[in-house]
Amino acid sequence: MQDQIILYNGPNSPFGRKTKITSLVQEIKLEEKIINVYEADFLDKHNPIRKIPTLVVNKLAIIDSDNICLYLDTISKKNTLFPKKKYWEIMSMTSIANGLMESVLERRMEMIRPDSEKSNNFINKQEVRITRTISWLENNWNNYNDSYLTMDQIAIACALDYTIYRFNDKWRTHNTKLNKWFSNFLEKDFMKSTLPREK
Ligand SMILES: N[C@@H](CCC(=O)N[C@@H](CS)C(=O)NCC(=O)O)C(=O)O
Repeated sequence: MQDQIILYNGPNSPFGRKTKITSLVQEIKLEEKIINVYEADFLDKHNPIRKIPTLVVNKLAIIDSDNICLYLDTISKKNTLFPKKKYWEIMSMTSIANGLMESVLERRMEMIRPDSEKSNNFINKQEVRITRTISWLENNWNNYNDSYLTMDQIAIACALDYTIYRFNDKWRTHNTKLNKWFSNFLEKDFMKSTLPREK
């Protein structure tokens, strides 16, 4: 019997976007359910952290976007997004992209708090981290290989696009190599079909 795979996702989660793109690229059929994670009590029985993305395979819950992407990659017959030769580089760069997503998300959550609860210090710390991380990627990451798709490329593109969506696109003028690669990467079908949307 075929596995039933359900991806609980949000309308604009960059972590969720990574997993959805992985399912598209690796041609894994799954049912995507777009939920409002802040009202998703039912998710607790699968994932007590109550975060999206969460993948449920029959009765097995796979938690955290990196584990989900690895799982989808493992059950696919397509070329791996995690080639052994560059495995640790890919994992570390993906973690840096995850950190960028996290900072943009944390900043956004702080911005929408009532003024009396908002910390400008915290917002500033996230903005400094966002700028520093993108400029680090400009200077240190150069996996612009268009002939072999890897997970770090997907994660970095999702993180940069989320930065534009929730913060701004100023990074594009100062980080020219990254921006050139990113502009081309955005043209891929899997990027176009997974654009963040409002709830
Ligand atoms: N490390 C997790 C992070 C996922 C995450 O932060 N998801 C956010 C949405 S983008 C979430 O579910 N937040 C709900 C909450 O914080 O209550 C992953 O990579 O999957």
